[in-house]
Amino acid sequence: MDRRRYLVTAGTAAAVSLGGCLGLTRGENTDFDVGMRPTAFDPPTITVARGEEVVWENTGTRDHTVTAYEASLPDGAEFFASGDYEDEVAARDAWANGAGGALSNGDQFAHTFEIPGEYEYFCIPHESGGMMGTVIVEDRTPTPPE
Ligand SMILES: [Cu+2]
Repeated sequence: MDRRRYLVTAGTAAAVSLGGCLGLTRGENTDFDVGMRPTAFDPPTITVARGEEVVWENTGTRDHTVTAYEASLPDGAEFFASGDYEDEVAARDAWANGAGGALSNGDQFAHTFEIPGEYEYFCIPHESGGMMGTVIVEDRTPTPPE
């Protein structure tokens, strides 16, 4: 096995399983929090506690991105985008130049939200189709799993 590829895969698995320990409110599929339909995030709004991780998964067949609206970020909050670009302009440029940041079917993206507030985000190729979502981060400690 190619050692580098193995490490990348192992790192992804660790990040995803960590999310499972934080007691997020999840649907029937316990592997992610927000899925993606052809032009919509599902659910479009998710509420978590400060310090919780949100995991997105492309549950559809089209490529999508998860890209924060930089102007919407609460003061001091970290920008987030699939592809880990440093800001919204970089993420849009990367998409325009070779679909950078694309999540294909089954791909996941995760971000941990440390600052309370409302975070608006979107999918670059389907922004004009209204593919947007909101993460609401409440200033409370995570609820333990039942
Ligand atoms: Cu999309």
